[in-house]
Amino acid sequence: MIVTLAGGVGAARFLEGLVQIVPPATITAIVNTGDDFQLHGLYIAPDLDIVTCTLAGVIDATQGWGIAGDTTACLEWLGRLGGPTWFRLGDRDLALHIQRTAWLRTGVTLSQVADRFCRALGVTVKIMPMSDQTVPTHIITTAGEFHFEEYFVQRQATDEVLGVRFVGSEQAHPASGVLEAIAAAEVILLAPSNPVVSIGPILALPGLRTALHATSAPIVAVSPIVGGAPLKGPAAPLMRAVGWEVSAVGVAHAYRDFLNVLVIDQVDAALKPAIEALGIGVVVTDTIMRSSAAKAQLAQAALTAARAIGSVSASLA
Ligand code: FO1
Repeated sequence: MIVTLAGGVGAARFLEGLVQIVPPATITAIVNTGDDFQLHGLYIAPDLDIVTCTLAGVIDATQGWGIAGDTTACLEWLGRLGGPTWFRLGDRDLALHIQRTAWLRTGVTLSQVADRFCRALGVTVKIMPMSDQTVPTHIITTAGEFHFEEYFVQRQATDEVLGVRFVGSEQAHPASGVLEAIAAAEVILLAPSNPVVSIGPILALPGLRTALHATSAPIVAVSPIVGGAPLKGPAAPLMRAVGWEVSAVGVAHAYRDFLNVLVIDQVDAALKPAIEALGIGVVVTDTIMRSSAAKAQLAQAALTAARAIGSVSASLA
């Protein structure tokens, strides 16, 4: 079993590479739910939907989120009636949130909803929410505290960030099966997701880091920071706000208590010694996923690095 810690768009694209090189049914994706929030009286789960719909082949590949070819008739009418339209939910996208909300109201868990959506959409990768409790990510700014999606989408990430808060994380616990998947994993891969608000909420769950320290599986991460910046999204101001250098070295520091290898982009090759000085191995490759082949190549580089460690530790055993 290959376990991947995943956020949204970058992680979904990485998983599109991974499913090309290993059987999808051997992959478990533990997905961030810190972006989840209520809107239109619906439970919106952006990262779960991005990963599920990408692997189902129905994602809007240009945006990285939403359903390909979707329409916005409902959103237009919601606006006409005085509802919020800042979060661009298409008509088909809304069906996911309507059905999820209906099931959650009957006591079905987020994990069970994820399973049902995967079966309905033909996704054989095991997609697990990091927790079945709500653990919303809040961004603390000079203008006040906002849910991540309000900060990032509604307010266009224009506020000065002072800090980040995973609300209720201390009282939450990983979804059933998450810690077991980490303990039983052959390999653990951290996808190129925002280290603060995509991977961070997963790591903050009680028992999660302990499980990463205890597992015998090699742990490899792909840096989402290339040339001192993320490819997209608000990782830079968020990393600065939590005191991490906005670089592959900053990512290595963030994961150094459990990470074996960091995969970095060729433009960051000069950072290899600084990362190795942290006791973390480095693989330098092309990490920009411009094509399907590039996604597979990146996934292969991460998997090869993990298995190289795995075989070494097996031979040392
Ligand atoms: N991101 C935006 O920047 N603008 C949007 O209007 C938007 C709508 C949206 C709808 C469904 C969905 O699953 C994701 C959506 N996203 C949108 C992406 C989302 O804000 C973030 O990219 C993820 O939460 C971060 O991984």
